[in-house]
Amino acid sequence: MSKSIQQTRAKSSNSTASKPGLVVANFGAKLVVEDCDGVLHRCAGRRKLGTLVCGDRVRWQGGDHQDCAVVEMEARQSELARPDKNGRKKTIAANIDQFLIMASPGAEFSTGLIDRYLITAETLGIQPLIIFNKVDLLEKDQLAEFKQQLAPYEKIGYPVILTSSKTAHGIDALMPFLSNKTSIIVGKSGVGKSSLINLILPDAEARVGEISQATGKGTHTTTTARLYHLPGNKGEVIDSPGIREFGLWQITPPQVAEGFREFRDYAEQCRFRDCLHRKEPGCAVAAAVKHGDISAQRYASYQRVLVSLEETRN
Ligand SMILES: Nc1nc2c(ncn2[C@@H]2O[C@H](COP(=O)(O)OP(=O)(O)O)[C@@H](O)[C@H]2O)c(=O)[nH]1
Ligand SMILES: [Mg+2]
Ligand SMILES: [Zn+2]
Repeated sequence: MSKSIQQTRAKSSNSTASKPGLVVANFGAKLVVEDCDGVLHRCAGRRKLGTLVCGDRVRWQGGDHQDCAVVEMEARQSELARPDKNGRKKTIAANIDQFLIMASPGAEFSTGLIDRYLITAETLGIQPLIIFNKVDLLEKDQLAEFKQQLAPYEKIGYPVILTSSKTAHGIDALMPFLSNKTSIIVGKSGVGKSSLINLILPDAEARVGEISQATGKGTHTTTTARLYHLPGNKGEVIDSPGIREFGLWQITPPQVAEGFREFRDYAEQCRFRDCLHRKEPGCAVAAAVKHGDISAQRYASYQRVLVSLEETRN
């Protein structure tokens, strides 16, 4: 790859005219913006534009003898945000159309976390895909056990792909899902997000170097979201920083219920219009759980999310 960071050069051009670009990383006040030719530029934001994030389509200007600055942001089609430790909104990425929810075996495995990501995806109207990585570590019977825990998701229409970033198992099945979309890969730290990106994007390592160079930071660790292109410009993948606790941002109990897509058809049959499917009489969702039509695992998870919302509110 001959793409390199644009140096500020003495060259005549209309540096004041704004040009289209794509934010591929953000390090606090500094942004890395990619131009139409794939060249990265270190840009400053403008306070009035607010925080710009990975996936933002912008117009920027500068270059020759001038610092680059983003001057405009296109309206976002979607926005992924979470609360920071003070409960304020922290936007992670924009204009995403697919959520790659990654989990892997081990003590950290939790279907509850998958459910939280799914609620977010449903609330934002973003298509989710579940990736269960590190299958190379599992014996046959262990794998069967995990498959059983993941089966309810396939039953309600979420694709589940078993992968290994080590052996490349499942990559052929995964690739068609990524084409022509902007996907963000989410999951606990250590599940293998960066390893997967390195496997499917041969240039990823080089690009991390380029981005670090563009920001003047020599770090190779994932401290901020970064956007990568699939070969042949057939889609983008954003690697997200390890989100330790995926707090649901400003979500209401009815939205949580909406986030469980298999509840919807039954919810229409509940006696009360505003039924939250807890202990209300005539609840069709609870009845469907009893009859085995809705997974008890998912229903229990739903109840836990409602409780956790109450706890954070009090
Ligand atoms: N055995 C095995 N190890 C993996 C696999 N994917 C990632 N790892 C290892 O898991 C650790 C964390 O991976 P990393 O990609 O940094 O995870 P991230 O925090 O989600 O980006 C590293 O030591 C990887 O080598 C896999 O499919 N199989
Ligand atoms: Mg990583
Ligand atoms: Zn109900």
